[in-house]
Amino acid sequence: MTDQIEMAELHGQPVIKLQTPDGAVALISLFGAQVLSWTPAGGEDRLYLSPKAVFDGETAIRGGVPVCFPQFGELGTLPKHGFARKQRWEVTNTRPGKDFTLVTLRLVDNEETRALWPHAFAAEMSIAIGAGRLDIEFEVENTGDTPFSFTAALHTYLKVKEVEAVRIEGLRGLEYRDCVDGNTPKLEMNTSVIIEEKVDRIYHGMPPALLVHEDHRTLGIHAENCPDVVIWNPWEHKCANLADMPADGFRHMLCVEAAVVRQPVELAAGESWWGRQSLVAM
Ligand code: TA6
Repeated sequence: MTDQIEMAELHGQPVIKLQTPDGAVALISLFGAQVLSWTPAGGEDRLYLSPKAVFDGETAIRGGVPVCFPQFGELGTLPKHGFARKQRWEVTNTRPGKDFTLVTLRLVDNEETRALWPHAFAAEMSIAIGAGRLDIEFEVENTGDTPFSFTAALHTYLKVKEVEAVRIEGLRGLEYRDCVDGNTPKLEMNTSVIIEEKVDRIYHGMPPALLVHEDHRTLGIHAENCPDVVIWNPWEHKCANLADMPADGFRHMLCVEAAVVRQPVELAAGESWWGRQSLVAM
C-alpha cells in the first residue's frame, strides 16, 4: 500500500481508502466492493451513506454504490438485487498515479454463490478517482462452460442537500417503466425531472450525459454499455419502513443507477461484458 492507497476500518469493517495528490478521497468497502464515500478535491462528499447503515458483514450497506448482480431488483428468483453486494471481494490491483488513484476488486463464484446461482464467473470492479471524477467499471466473465444471463446495476446513492430542489436533465424523450404505477410504460416529457414524491423508474436508453443540478452544484453522470437508468427515491412512507434509514433520509439522497435491466446480458462460455459509470463534479 502507498500514501495514496491504504487499508482502514469503518464501523469495524475493512475498507480501502484512496486519495489523490490533489486531495480527492474515496472509501470502498471490501464487503460488496461498495464505494461508500467520494469527495472530489476541494469539495464535499457526493455520495449518501445512511447514518443507520448496518456494518455487520452480512447485511447490504445502505448507501454509496452497491452493485446489483446477477439480478436487478426482484426481476428473477434470486434474493433482491442478487448477491454481489453481500459478498466479500478481494483487492487484486492498486495503482497510484500522478493525478488518479485506482483499485480493482474481484469476486469469483464460490459455494454460497453457486447455491443461489449455479454458474462459474469472475467479476471485477475497478474504481478510480481523480480530476473531479469517480469512474466505476464493472466487468463480468463467464468462466464456466455453459452460457448464462444476468441483469445488473450500479445502484448509486447521490447525496443531495434537499431532494425537492434537485433537477435531473437528460431524460426527456426516454421511455420508462413506472414501478410505483403498476410498471406502466410511460414517456418522459419533462426537460427537468423533479422529485416530489416516491419515484421508482427504469428509463430505457441511458443518455450520453445526465445532469443532476442542485442550487449550488451540478453532477454529470455518464455511462457506457449500460442501456438503462434507474431513478429511485423512497419518499417519506417507504423510508420510514426502512430500518437502516433515518426518517428524513429520503430528503438527502437520490439514486441514479447505471443499469442493464430490460435486455439481460447473455454471456456464452468464455465471454465477458463490462459496463462503466462516471460521475463528474461540476
Ligand atoms: O433501484 C431501485 C430499487 O429497486 C427500489 O425498488 C428499492 O426498493 C431499492 O432498489 C432499494 O432496494 P434495497 O433492497 O436496497 O432496499
